[in-house]
Amino acid sequence: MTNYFDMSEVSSICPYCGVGCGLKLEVVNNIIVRTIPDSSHIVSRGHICGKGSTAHEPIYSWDRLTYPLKREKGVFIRITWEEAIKEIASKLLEIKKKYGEKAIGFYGGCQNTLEEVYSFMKLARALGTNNIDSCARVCHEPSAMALKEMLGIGASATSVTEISKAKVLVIAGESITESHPVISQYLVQLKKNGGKIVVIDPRMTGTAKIADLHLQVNPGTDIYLFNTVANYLISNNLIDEEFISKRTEGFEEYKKTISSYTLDEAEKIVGINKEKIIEFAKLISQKKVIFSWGLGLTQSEGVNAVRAYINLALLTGNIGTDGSGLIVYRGQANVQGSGDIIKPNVFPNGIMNEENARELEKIWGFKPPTWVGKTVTEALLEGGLKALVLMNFNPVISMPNRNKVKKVLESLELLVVIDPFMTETAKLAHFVLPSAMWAEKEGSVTSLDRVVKWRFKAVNPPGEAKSELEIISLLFKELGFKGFTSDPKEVFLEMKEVVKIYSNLTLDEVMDYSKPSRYPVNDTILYREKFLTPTGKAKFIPVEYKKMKEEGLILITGRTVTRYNTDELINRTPGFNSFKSPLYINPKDAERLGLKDKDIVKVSSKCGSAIFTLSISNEVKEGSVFAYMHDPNVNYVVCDSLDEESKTPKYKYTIVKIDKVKLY
Ligand SMILES: Nc1nc2c(c(=O)[nH]1)N[C@H]1C(S)=C(S)[C@@H](COP(=O)(O)OP(=O)(O)OC[C@H]3O[C@@H](n4cnc5c(=O)[nH]c(N)nc54)[C@H](O)[C@@H]3O)O[C@H]1N2
Ligand SMILES: Nc1nc2c(c(=O)[nH]1)N[C@H]1C(S)=C(S)[C@@H](COP(=O)(O)OP(=O)(O)OC[C@H]3O[C@@H](n4cnc5c(=O)[nH]c(N)nc54)[C@H](O)[C@@H]3O)O[C@H]1N2
Ligand code: SF4
Ligand SMILES: [Mo]
Repeated sequence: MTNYFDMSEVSSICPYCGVGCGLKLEVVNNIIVRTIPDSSHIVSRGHICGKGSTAHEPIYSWDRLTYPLKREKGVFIRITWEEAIKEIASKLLEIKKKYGEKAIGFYGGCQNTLEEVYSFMKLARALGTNNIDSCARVCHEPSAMALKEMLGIGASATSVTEISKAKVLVIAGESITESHPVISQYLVQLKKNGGKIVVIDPRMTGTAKIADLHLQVNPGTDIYLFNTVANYLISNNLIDEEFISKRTEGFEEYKKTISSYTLDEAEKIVGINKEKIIEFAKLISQKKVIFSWGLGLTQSEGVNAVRAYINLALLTGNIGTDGSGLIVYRGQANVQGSGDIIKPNVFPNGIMNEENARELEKIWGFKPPTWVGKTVTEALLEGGLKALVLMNFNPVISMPNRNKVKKVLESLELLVVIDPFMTETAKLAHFVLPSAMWAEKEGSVTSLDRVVKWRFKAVNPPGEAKSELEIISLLFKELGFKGFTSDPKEVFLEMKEVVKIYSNLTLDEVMDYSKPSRYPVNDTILYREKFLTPTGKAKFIPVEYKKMKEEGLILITGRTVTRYNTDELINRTPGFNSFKSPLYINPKDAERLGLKDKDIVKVSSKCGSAIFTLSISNEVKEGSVFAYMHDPNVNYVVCDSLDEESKTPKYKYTIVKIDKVKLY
């Protein structure tokens, strides 16, 4: 009989979004019976959302994978771990011998712990490949790139907890109420303190509804807006000259570039009237302004949109003080950490060069290669690789142009998928390795505002499922490498030694949710005294607005609060069936196209098509339509054009055609 007096409470961090809320898991007889908020956590402060409170449910889904599988003649057969590891290792070595190490790639890992992604990266490099990347590529690599080059660190420059101290919070291309709901508590506090919220989004989102100013921009035009605002601020002497002269460089060139951006043109291009743009400019010309953003910038205009936005924070001197700064709303539980550690063109200890390779050799006992590897988007969209190991990644659903990705995966000689479930991606694998889920293992994760916290193990994994650290360590051994541990605490210590920006962390602080434990310094605010660029100064980077190449009806895709990414976990939460998104359309576009509410329509792009039910809504702007990305059909339509520099897909900008489906 279950004895509830034997209940234990285990601390953990939510497996879903980058807020990184503190959870308490109530465990009876190796079963999590309830998830409640951890009131001691320094950021979530006793709040969780619906996803957090049901986070344990998918762990008990009937279809958890419990033993390794091998695909033979189109069917999966059960094999032992010994067989799986032996066969995978020998196939990897065979492919390496036949095609060279550049034919092998390791991708995924944004809900994995820091220790897991660090080890995954180390395994790839031991095999001699730099084809390693995480799904940070598909969301905020543009943000990490712009932040690093302009300020020094590719992460939020201030913290969520600073929001309540601000006078103005600008939220560009992100909806807190959908994607990071627990941050809402800080928005409420900001409002109570008399602060103002500005939302920049083509849609009337939940967050736009509580905003004091909503700039309903045309999709893909943020750069024009930001440069116009900069021109207005400079022309009207609303800038912080002292900050600019003492703490920044590149102002003169920037000033020249933005001088041609006018309010009149902005009205036409951005689709917002002058008065609203001026109101926005005046609001941000104050002190204590936080500039925050999401995928609306990165998945439409890429790195340049983020640069144009950061320039505004530099112009107004809003970095490095209480209640000011920059916040990037990173997506998955450890995507900040995965992006910090695994990249195809950077080493975990710094830039990719001989010196850093030799330093790694001293610690690792082998020297990593120094050629630039393929990003995950290049690897999965261009093809050319022969063997892929995917961990915690469902690209058949999540990547743009699904049909193309499927073909690339089908062409592989070896596909290994490490996942707790038989996903659409796993179905294409030669080997599927069942992994433990977040509460069945331990390790640390980095939140969107640089807080690193430890997840403690609550229960054992089912059947023969293993933690990724164990799986990676078995492969390491079988491949003949030495010096690898599957003990998360030991990996944490090694990671700290290698990844310099994490070196200030201590396990004691990381394990105590009531204590701050932020990297690279344990402070909510970065850059109080100096920037972490080579010169110690922040850099203005001028960027020009470029009209999107194609024009027409724009399909935007985004999130809803109850669903999560490819929905593998929410689909397995009792009460939630599989998800189908409507296609939202503005009444004027619907009228123009002769469409009615609830019509069944075929939405086509140059990449593919899918069927949706139409929903006429004033919440989308004329000229664009919207679908939730959790619907697996969406990425049949979304095209695979990439931001040139970051290789991030333009999930928020696909030109589509809509045809009514005739029902006979
Ligand atoms: N409930 C829930 N929460 C999540 C997730 C989830 O799946 N479900 N996923 C997590 C992940 S992985 C991520 S990366 C984050 C993402 O969180 P968000 O950044 O909020 O992601 P989206 O909803 O995809 O897009 C944000 C907004 O961009 C707007 N947008 C589109 N085009 C433009 C444009 O050109 N300019 C501007 N300014 N805005 C534009 C869209 O209308 C949308 O409201 O959420 C995380 N949190
Ligand atoms: N159209 C459109 N597409 C998008 C986006 C968009 O806005 N629009 N957003 C993009 C963004 S920002 C992101 S981040 C991606 C997300 O894309 P993915 O990372 O592919 O999606 P997830 O649903 O998060 O899938 C992660 C996988 O991890 C598995 N998993 C869960 N827990 C564990 C674990 O502990 N260990 C292991 N090994 N596996 C685990 C799940 O079963 C699932 O198969 O989607 C992208 N796709
Ligand atoms: S806000 Fe994000 S981290 Fe917090 S409980 Fe909800 S999904 Fe989890
Ligand atoms: Mo993401």
